[in-house]
Parts: sequence; structure tokens; C-alpha cells
Amino acid sequence: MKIYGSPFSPYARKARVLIHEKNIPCEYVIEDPWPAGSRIPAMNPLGKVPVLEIGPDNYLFESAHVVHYLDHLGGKPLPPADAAGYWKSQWWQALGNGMIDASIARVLESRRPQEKQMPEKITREEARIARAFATAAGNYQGGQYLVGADFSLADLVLGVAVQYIDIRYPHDWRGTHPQLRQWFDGIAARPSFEATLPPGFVRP
Ligand SMILES: N[C@@H](CCC(=O)N[C@@H](CS)C(=O)NCC(=O)O)C(=O)O
Repeated sequence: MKIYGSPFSPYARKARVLIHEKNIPCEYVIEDPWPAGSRIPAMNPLGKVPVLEIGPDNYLFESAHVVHYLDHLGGKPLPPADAAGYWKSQWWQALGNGMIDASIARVLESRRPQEKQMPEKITREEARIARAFATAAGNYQGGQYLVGADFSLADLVLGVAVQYIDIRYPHDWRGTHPQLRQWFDGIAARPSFEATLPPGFVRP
């Protein structure tokens, strides 16, 4: 099995963190989706990473789908197993995925030539991110993990989202939501997070 991704992609990083957490035998292949000669569109018609190669000419794409597949390999998905916990975890994952989408949209807009940028688009994405942080802080109940007593996909997805914001949109969310910092520091220190950091990034 192979996972195709790029080192800064938070979508690919979700899969890479999970592969590390579950010790899944899977080769990491760095492939940039942006250049004209990229191999990604041949594997994923949408032209985006991550792509998971699960067999000859057999590819999965869309990070949520890839994460779901990896989590169910071997029949032992991460907890929580109970329905209430499962849906709570899904809620956190939706929040984290939305934060990633907003952060990417903000970055892409800010990389356009100055004269083509829409400041209101950047402001809108930043407002989305600020509301998501406030919602996360309001729903966090303390403790090491977001749902139940174990590391779950809720921690994985929100952790990747928050760290991507540290990388691409550094701002003082810790000052506004100090309780979230307590949770995040524990997640960011996990070997799976450390091992998948983009090159050159040093945790604040
Ligand atoms: N919804 C997709 C988004 C993936 C995505 O946008 N990946 C970015 C890298 S961070 C990409 O490959 N972009 C290339 C492009 O938009 O052409 C997912 O969750 O997998």
C-alpha cells in the first residue's frame, strides 16, 4: 500500500498520522499535485492529495474516505465504539475538516497576486476559523482527549487542523482559548504528530 501526499498538505497528514498511530505498513510517496506533470491526476481525477494506492491501479481519494478506510483496516477502528461517542467524534472531525478547508482557502487567496486578492474572502475565512476555535473551546470538557478516555479521530483531525493553522496562519489562538492549548500540547507531542511535521516547522 502507498500513500501519495505532499509534506505540507493537512489532508494528507491526517492519513499519515493515522498510519503512524496504527503502525500500518504503507509507503509514503511525496508527489506534488500542482505541477503540470504531476502523477496525481492519473490516480485521482480530482487532482488532489492524499491518494491511497490499495492495489494495482486501485486508488482511494478524499481524505475522509482514505482515513475511514485506514481506520477500518484490520477491523479495529479507533475508539469510541459506542454510537454516542462515534457521532461525537464525527462532530469534532467535521469541525476540524472545516477548519482545514478554511485555512487552505485563506492561504490560496493570500497567494494570489496582490491586485487580484479579495480581502473580504480572507476576512471571511479568518472569521470562520475564529468561530470554529471558539466552538472547540466551548465544547472541550477538559482532559487529555476530546471524546472519552482514548485518542480518537476527533483528536487526530482537530489536532492536524490546529497545527496547520500554526503553520500557515499563526496567530494568538492560545491567548484567546488557553484551555485548548492544554489539550493541543498533548496531541502535538505524540510521536505520530512529531514524525509527520512539515520540514523546517518548529512547534511554538
Ligand atoms: N477534499 C479533499 C481536499 C484535498 C486537497 O485539496 N488537497 C490539496 C493539497 S493540501 C491539493 O491536492 N490541491 C491540489 C489542487 O487543488 O489542485 C480531501 O479531503 O482530500
